[in-house]
Amino acid sequence: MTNNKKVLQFVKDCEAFAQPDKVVWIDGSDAQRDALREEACATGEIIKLNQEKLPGCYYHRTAENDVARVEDRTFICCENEADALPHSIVKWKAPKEAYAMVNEIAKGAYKGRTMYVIPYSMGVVGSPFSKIGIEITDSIYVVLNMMIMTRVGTMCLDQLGENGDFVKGFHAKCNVDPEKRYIMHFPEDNTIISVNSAYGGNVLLGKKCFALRIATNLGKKEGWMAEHMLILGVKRPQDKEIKYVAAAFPSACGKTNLAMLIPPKQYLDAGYEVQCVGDDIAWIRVGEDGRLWAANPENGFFGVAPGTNTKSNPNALAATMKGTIFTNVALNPEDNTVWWEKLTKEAPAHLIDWTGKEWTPDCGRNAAHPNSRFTAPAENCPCISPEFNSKAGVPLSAIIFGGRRATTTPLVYQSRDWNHGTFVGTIMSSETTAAATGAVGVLRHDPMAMKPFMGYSVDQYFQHWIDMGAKVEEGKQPKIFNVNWFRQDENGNFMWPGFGDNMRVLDWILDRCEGKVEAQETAIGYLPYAKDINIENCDIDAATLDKLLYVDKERWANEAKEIENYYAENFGDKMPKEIIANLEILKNNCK
Ligand code: OXD
Ligand code: MN
Repeated sequence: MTNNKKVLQFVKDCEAFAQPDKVVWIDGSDAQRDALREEACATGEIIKLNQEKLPGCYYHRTAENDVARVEDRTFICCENEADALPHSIVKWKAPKEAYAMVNEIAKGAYKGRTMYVIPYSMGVVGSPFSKIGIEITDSIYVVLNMMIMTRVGTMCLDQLGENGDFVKGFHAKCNVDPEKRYIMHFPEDNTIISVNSAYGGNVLLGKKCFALRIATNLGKKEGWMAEHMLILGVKRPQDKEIKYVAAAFPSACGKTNLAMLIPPKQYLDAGYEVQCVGDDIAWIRVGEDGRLWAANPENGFFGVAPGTNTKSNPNALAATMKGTIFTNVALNPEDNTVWWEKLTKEAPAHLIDWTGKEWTPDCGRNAAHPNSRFTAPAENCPCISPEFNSKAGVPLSAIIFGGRRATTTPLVYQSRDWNHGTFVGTIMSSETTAAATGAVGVLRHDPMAMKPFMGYSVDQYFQHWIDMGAKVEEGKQPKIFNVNWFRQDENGNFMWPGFGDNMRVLDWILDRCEGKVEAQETAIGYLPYAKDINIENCDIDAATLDKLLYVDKERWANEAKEIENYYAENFGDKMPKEIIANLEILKNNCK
């Protein structure tokens, strides 16, 4: 399929190392995909769902110990430790040691198995944003998921030509032994190695491993950014053109919901529309016009299933109705379809849960794993942007940061400028979710929602943000905002309705970008006047909105102290001076 010597050598090396019975190149054709589906059904690796209700849809269960990303077993392997650390989640290992470990664990791992060679593109093939990868795997499930999540096949090899470079990925399921599970990144070799897992975030190597961890390195070298951000377009009757926004939230904090938001009725009636460009990752560059342009490198959605329903996200649900792989949700044996918590108000009377056990509503267990997923083609999404396949990407008017914060952080505020906005990204913290192994609901620092995904040291990454801001023409930088949909009252109830009503906040954000609305200057940045957040026909009263927009200086003084400690403990004197200057401003403002 290719004359590219580097590709051929890589495949030969992997074959010699893993010793498969046979090698199959994935050409991207429907015929090959259908044959692989049949084969995986025959071995029980996947189950064919009701093809009338869910055409082209399949079901898969992972091992019970293999249901989420393993941040504490994820490594950046570069020569110089200081290029990877400080990083309190992802760890560092010397490349030599890491390769030796892989040798020990995975040599001969494909014996008796088939080795699949997946040529794929992150981004539209031929776009200046795009990069090619080759993933080697022994899992048909991985092949079928990659065929949804990325652009796969011969055209990627054609794009490489005889000499093109690519990101190398090697995945081996081995025995899915959690003690020997490692997700390793070698940025100096553009190589990813993942062993002993079959969970998407660990094994679909185009996603977190390439499009974030390796790509942050490429971006630093080449002058662009790889971010854990959704991208959406908003069409508003008052604007001449569609405005695009990128937004970073930690895993399982509503990126997919925001990316596919359906505006409240009165906005729809007025002609508002939200278009989804991406729900998880943005690659961002300075365009020829001096603005920042963003593209989504993926071709599908690897979304969290529980909580997705006709109310919370009808667009995501619609996207899962064909050509989708469901992982670790529950099976409904009645009609061979799927179910997960909150899909319907009433649970079906009888299901097979995500572990394969009988399930009834009163059994006291979840039917679907809290991190169960759908892998759905982006083209299925009813609100997919007409620019989804654009080689140029979309120009950004705003960047939004957000996390799950029960207290302190108001509904929305705007930073004073790019560097202050970068500071706002560095101080993000959020309560943990089921997307990674470990305790859920613990407040942790998650700068730019990138803590698990930065491919190099965090302080250098912050510096890269400052440098990128300086590359953008004065006055053309996107405005940077912070939002918090998750503020709670004294009784632990969410104060903001969220979902479609987030349009009301987006509307204010876009008005700020257009210079159409005043704001009040506070200790932390610009906040809306309550009158400028439209709560007509919204399930919230004026007093609650006031509380959501209240900046409690005492709490922020404490927050500033905590941030100062966090910086000191993790970054010491490596922190860029522009960030420290903004911390000093916050401290002074809270006195
Ligand atoms: C994801 C994640 O799967 O962030 O997108 O875990
Ligand atoms: Mn994510």
